[in-house]
Amino acid sequence: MGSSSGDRVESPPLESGSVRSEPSFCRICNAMCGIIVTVSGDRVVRVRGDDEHPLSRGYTCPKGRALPELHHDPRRLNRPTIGTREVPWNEMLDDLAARVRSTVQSHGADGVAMYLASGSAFDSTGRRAAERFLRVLGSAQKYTATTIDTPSKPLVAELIGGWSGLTPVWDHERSTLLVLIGSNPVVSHGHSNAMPDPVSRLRNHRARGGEVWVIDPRATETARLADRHMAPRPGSDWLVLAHVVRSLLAELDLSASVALHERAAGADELTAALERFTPDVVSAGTGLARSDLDDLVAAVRRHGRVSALTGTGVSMAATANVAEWLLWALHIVTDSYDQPGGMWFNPGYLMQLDTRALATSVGPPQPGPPSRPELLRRFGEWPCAALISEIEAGNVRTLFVVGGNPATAFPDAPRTRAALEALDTLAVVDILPTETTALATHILPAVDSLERADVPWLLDGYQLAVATQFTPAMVEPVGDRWPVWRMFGVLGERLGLDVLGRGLTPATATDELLIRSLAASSRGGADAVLAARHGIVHRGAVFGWIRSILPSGRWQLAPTALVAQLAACVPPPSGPFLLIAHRQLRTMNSQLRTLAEVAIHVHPGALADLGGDGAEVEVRSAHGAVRGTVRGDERMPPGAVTIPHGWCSPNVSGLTSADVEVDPLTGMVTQSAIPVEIVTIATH
Ligand SMILES: Nc1nc2c(c(=O)[nH]1)N[C@H]1C(S)=C(S)[C@@H](COP(=O)(O)OP(=O)(O)OC[C@H]3O[C@@H](n4cnc5c(=O)[nH]c(N)nc54)[C@H](O)[C@@H]3O)O[C@H]1N2
Ligand SMILES: Nc1nc2c(c(=O)[nH]1)N[C@H]1C(S)=C(S)[C@@H](COP(=O)(O)OP(=O)(O)OC[C@H]3O[C@@H](n4cnc5c(=O)[nH]c(N)nc54)[C@H](O)[C@@H]3O)O[C@H]1N2
Ligand code: SF4
Ligand SMILES: [Mo]
Repeated sequence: MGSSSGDRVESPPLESGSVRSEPSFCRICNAMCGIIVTVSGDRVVRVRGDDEHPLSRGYTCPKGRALPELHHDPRRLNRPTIGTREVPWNEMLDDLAARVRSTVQSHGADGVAMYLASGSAFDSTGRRAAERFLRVLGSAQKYTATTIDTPSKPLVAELIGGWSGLTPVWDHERSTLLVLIGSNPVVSHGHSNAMPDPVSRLRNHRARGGEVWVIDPRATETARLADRHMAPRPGSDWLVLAHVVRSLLAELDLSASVALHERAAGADELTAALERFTPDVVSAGTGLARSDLDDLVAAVRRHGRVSALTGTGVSMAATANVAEWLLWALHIVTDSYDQPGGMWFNPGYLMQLDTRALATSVGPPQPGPPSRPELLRRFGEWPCAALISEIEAGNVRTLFVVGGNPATAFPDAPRTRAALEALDTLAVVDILPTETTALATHILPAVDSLERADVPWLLDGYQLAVATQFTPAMVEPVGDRWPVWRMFGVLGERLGLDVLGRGLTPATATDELLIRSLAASSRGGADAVLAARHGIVHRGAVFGWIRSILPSGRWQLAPTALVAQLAACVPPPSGPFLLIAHRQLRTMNSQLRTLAEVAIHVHPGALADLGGDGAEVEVRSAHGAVRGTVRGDERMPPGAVTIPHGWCSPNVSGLTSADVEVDPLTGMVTQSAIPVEIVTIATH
């Protein structure tokens, strides 16, 4: 990737009558593709890819191109609503302030909780204001989607590297061996590695002589582009990784391997922990042939370095922490971290982690909330699984949901629903009606991404380069929609709290002033960020900074807590079926469902026993049951079933539990590799 400086000349809007086309960036998923938005009067008429964007290079997916439909969706929330009554903002915020005050008086600040999720991840100013509101209110009841997505990544980063914010990024310019494990970037555009334009990116990688391996029980869209696809049994990735790391360690003379000991502590303990994973054990547990397993080891040897990425297929299984640990171990043993051709750590353009003193002293995690003290507090938040019992116990009386849909995203859907209904106040900030706004006492209509200015803030370290971009609002807000920063700024003011900080008040602040303050300490300063209308790449992969922050200068290869978890790991259970997670191209979790359909997917060979394609079936786990239409899907392996999440009928979260199979280290809910049975209800 050629580097370009921050002084790109901004191209003027292309005017033609009242029609104008302006650069912006899509804020639906981590890829944050550059887009050109065409507006005619107050109508957004078209969104297409921005050819000038250095990372997305003109690419968009159907979701990004559907932004005009999303913006003009007739169901959009336009007015603040209390119960079924539309009210002016003043009344909404007076009422909410009184309720917050009363909850704080009766239950303390911890009676007020907040769940921040996907719809706030790309709203840089709103996210910051909402989080600050909770903090200055003094409440510890913070929950985010991390603990129903991938807490194994920050956990392992913390235990091995000393800091939870370390995210390894694919060195896409130099890497030759890319291994994708439980991630389908052709559909998802990457998990913690943003991958805009995935198909040409993977093709280019191969055209340059690189290999792509995909490890996924499904024959995915990404697997179709790969050199090699391995389909282990769901939930057995940790065994595959154990085999590879064990084989590589066996070749090293550990006592003589000065280089490994210099970069990492714990190689002997790791070797001992992996001893029991003989090829026969691994082959039996994964269902993979020994020759396939050996081929993978040979590929790693052949390339010397490896770039391996995991996704939700790994992070949602009960064995997520152990698998992620062994993934880190694989990189460290092969000297692939912080090295060209392997993985690098993106310090971010805005965040500039390489210029700051990081909080590297970890200390013991804090206890969970009163109703679930065993669900530890890590990364400054409590696990979502504990929010349900906090509401049931009466500890949380007022809940703010900011850009989230817990009614579909949280485990044990019926129980979550009952808990949400039991709240005194459920204030939901969203752009559209959802299963969660249907339960809300207060609905706060937010501007959508086209109605607000933004910079990539929280996600800047997930990009393939040290890069940034800025967009102003493309159109004026419709109706009475407010920016989220103003909602929490004014609510704070009513309660005597300074939410916006930096000398700004709701009356003096604007999107741009707030973004300027976020960008002030970035690499090029605020002016360079605000000029980055088509996105800028400051530079490609950077190496070396990470070593200066490692505790005692070395990676910790064998953290005690993970060694103990591995010792207790057993191969995945065999049900009649294992339920696995997957995502759909045209939806984003529960968003954009009008563009897609839901079904229960099984291997076509399983249909005969289930009443045929289109039969009505019930999927039953140990925790619940959901019904829907079964479809044969060539991508599915025998013995597995998948239901996309984010739907209400069937709601796959009716099959998960907030109590059992919750990871003791992270509080993560088991959402994949779950034994289920399928029963036919009606055939057609
Ligand atoms: N189009 C679209 N893009 C999205 C989203 C969306 O809903 N739609 N959601 C966004 C969000 S919130 C996230 S977190 C990311 C997730 O990004 P990814 O993690 O890339 O998500 P998926 O595309 O579901 O890919 C997960 C893959 O894991 C496989 N899998 C399931 N079980 C196992 C297993 O036990 N082992 C292995 N090796 N594989 C397994 C599934 O078959 C699936 O192909 O995507 C984001 N991008
Ligand atoms: N069983 C099961 N459970 C799962 C998963 C699974 O695969 N299986 N996946 C998990 C994962 S990876 C995740 S990330 C979570 C997702 O959990 P959530 O983030 O809670 O779910 P979403 O459906 O993404 O909800 C996002 C909401 O934000 C709103 N929104 C969109 N744009 C904006 C905006 O600009 N401003 C505001 N304020 N709101 C906006 C949308 O309308 C939508 O209601 O679910 C998790 N839960
Ligand atoms: S991949 Fe699609 S949804 Fe994601 S940022 Fe790009 S256009 Fe938007
Ligand atoms: Mo996610």
